[in-house]
Amino acid sequence: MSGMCSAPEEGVIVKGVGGLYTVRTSRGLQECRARGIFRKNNTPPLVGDRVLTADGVICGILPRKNSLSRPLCANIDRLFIVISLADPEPNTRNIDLLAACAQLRDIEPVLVFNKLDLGDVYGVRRAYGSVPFLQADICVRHPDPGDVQRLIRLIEGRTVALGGASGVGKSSLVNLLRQSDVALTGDISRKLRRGRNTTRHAQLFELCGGRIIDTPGFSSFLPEYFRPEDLQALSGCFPEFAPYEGKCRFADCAHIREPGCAVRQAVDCGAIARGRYEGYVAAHEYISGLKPWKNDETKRKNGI
Ligand SMILES: Nc1nc2c(ncn2[C@@H]2O[C@H](COP(=O)(O)OP(=O)(O)OP(=O)(O)O)[C@@H](O)[C@H]2O)c(=O)[nH]1
Ligand SMILES: [Mg+2]
Ligand SMILES: [Zn+2]
Repeated sequence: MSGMCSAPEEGVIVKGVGGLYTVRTSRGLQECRARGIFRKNNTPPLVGDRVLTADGVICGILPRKNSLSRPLCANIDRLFIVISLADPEPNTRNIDLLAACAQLRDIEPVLVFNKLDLGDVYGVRRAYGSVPFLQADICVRHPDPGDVQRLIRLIEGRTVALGGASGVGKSSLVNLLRQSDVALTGDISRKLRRGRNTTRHAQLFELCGGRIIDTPGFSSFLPEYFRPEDLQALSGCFPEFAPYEGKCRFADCAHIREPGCAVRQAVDCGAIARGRYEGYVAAHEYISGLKPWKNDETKRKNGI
């Protein structure tokens, strides 16, 4: 992989804009271009990639642990799905799809509820109370020291990507944890109560012996963030289904419309939240509708 590199140095990509990459090596930050072969093979380097550089050129990408399409980054241990209790209004469907996508790539999702000062007006925190994911509270505006400590412990020694809608406070959270204004933040549009897509590019920051990747918010979730082969593992991404797996009438039950489905019975009696089940069905529909060629096209575009 390093065939074209003379005396290469190893580093981590902290930022990539318009073909120009910032790589952190033991000698500090370096601006690099990538070898043309990555573009030719449609495998561009991603933020979080461990790379080999020489003379201002990225000449090799070391094997990836994983990569995500949204947010677009590589080598992630945990995804903090940042959710604001209000402003913008939380979108539970996107939360469920994002959490599923992360788990499919061996990334542990953590639900991080921000803007506690606004109150749980949409009931999103309550709705996820019994969902067996790691969860954390934060109010970036008036931070509770205990909440900050807990978040820091969830990051320590890991690479954590921040995902979620525009305006939920991802960059504000980076600034709070780094205790300096390293990431640009923007206010919420008063009329639309939505974020303004302030962060335009993923950026990796060092933090507590770990790394945190700030990413641009996104509002729509595309089927292409999944892969056709994800179908088999999907129900495992809804850990509250686990007690019912294997109890359906058919051994290969997909929990969609098969008779005698134990998961759907659990939904009907309120043991599984209906919204979460609907998130599962939506993900299932997305993945079953994916055509392999279409997904290849997305991989090409995203360089995965
Ligand atoms: N009320 C309240 N506002 C907050 C809190 N945390 C962040 N904000 C505000 O939310 C707005 C958006 O914050 P950003 O950090 O720019 O949001 P973002 O998720 O990075 O948004 P994008 O970069 O567009 O994806 C800013 O005006 C912040 O001051 C909080 O705990 N409470
Ligand atoms: Mg931001
Ligand atoms: Zn079933």
